[in-house]
Amino acid sequence: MKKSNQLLRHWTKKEIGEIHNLPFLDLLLQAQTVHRANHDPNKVQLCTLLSIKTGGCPEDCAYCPQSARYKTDIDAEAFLDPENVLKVAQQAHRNGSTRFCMGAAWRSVSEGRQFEQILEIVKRVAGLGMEVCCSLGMLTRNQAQRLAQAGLTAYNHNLDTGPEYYSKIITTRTYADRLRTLQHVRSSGVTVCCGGIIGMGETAKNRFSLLEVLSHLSPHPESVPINSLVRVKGTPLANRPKLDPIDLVRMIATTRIVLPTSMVRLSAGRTEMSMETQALCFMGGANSIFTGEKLLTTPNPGEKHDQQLLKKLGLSRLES
Ligand code: SAM
Ligand code: DTB
Ligand code: SF4
Repeated sequence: MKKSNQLLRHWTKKEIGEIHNLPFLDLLLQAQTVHRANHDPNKVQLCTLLSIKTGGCPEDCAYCPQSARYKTDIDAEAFLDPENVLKVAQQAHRNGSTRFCMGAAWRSVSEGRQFEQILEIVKRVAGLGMEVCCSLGMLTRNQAQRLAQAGLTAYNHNLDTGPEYYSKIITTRTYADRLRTLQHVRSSGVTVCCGGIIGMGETAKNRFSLLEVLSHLSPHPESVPINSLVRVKGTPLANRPKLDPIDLVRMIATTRIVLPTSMVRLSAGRTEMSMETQALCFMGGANSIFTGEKLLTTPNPGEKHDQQLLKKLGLSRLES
């Protein structure tokens, strides 16, 4: 079903803005048409997230409950034991997830025992027949290659927002640093998972810039998480106003049109979304969600809710 993404377009910010600002119903129709041409329209991929190293992160990402710089309710936890990680992956597989994503609150991956253990975990999760994704911070070229050899499917490294707004959110690493890691991932043969967060006080234009940069990655990222800010007490963004659901749907639909073959993942923030909002996101071309009670550290709707959601909408799980 999925088409090759070799000939995909590099869009300008202006073109992206024109799509985004179409009358809402025209936008949804266009997004749904693009979606149907490239994906099975009634299938949604279920992914499970696990935090393998929580909290105590030296970075200053203003949205993040795991930064050591903010006083949040998250306590730093030790690196998870590989046997326990495997158990969680097996359970996720039994619950219908076809992708298992592991996150670590690190600035970058350091060499040593923990990296060796990650390679081992990647091998074993891939052995279950699941797609395996990691989000561990910055990577060197050599680390990306070793993850590729271990069987990693995808590496998640978000640009988070447009380049103009980025320094309002993170000062401890640059946009160029992020792009460098993405290059290392791409050249290793591991697929790229890269998206952002909306609702952080950025303008619509900042969102168009993010999509412009994503569309200039060549080929396009295979996976694009669109996170809605989870406003966590103690972080600098805790008091941001709630994101307007229509703005979220516009962002999802624009992402679908600009990046037609990518998986568009309706990621963080679903506990604050009605089923109707999520339905509109699927209509706009989102075709993946994270399931389970927890994202990395914050709550997520859970299996029961998601089963009901899919049932109501007549959607089924994407099998691997
Ligand atoms: N430390 C690694 C890094 O930053 O690359 C990996 C884990 S980090 C938690 C992965 C992504 O989660 C971030 O890039 C950000 O996009 C997303 N994220 C973190 N906190 C969030 C929040 N409060 N709301 C929405 N998305 C969030
Ligand atoms: C992504 O873009 N979203 C996921 C995944 N990549 C690693 C993480 C969302 C984290 C939300 C905040 C938390 O639970 O700590
Ligand atoms: Fe650390 Fe990642 Fe959170 Fe930034 S987003 S503070 S790098 S865990």
